[in-house]
Amino acid sequence: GTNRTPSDSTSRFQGDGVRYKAKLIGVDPVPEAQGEKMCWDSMMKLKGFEAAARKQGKHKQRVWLKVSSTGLKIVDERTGAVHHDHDRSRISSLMKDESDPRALAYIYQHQDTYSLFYIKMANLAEPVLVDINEVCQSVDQETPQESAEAPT
Ligand code: I3P
Repeated sequence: GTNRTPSDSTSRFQGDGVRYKAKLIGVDPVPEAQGEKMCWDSMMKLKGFEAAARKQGKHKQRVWLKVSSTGLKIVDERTGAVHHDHDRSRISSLMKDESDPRALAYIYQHQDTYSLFYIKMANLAEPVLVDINEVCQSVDQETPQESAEAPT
C-alpha cells in the first residue's frame, strides 16, 4: 500500500513474507462474508469431500501458504505456481477449526462473491492464525480515520 507504517520495513511479513507447508482441503462458495454456522457447515462439507476423495486414493494438493504484508498466497508446492493471491483487505473472516488443531479456514471476497478456503497445515494452525491476524489487522491500524464503525 501507499500508507505504510515504519514497522513494515522491518517486518518479517515484508516481501515474500513467511511461508508455511500446508495442504488445500478445499474451496467452497459461501453466501456471506462471515457467520460461524455457515463456516462450520462449509468446513464439514469440505471435510466430507476430502474423506470421499481419500477413499478413492486421491490426495490433497500440497501447497505453501505464504503470509505477507499484502495478504495470503497459496502456492503449489511442486510447481511454484501461485494458485490464489488474496489481498488482506478482502479477507473477511478467519476461523480456527475446533475439530482439528492443524486446520484453519478463511473467507475471501471477490467482487460480490465469497469463497471459503479450508487449509490443513503441516504443523499446528495456531501460530499461522496469529500471523494472519497480525497482517489483516494492520489494515485497520493504517487507516483509523476510515473506520467502518457506525457512531452509536
Ligand atoms: C493419510 C493420513 C495423513 C493425511 C493424508 C492421508 O492417510 O491421514 O494424516 O495427511 O492426506 O492420505 P494414511 O494414513 O492412510 O496414509 P494430512 O494429515 O496432512 O491431512 P492426503 O492424502 O490428502 O495428503
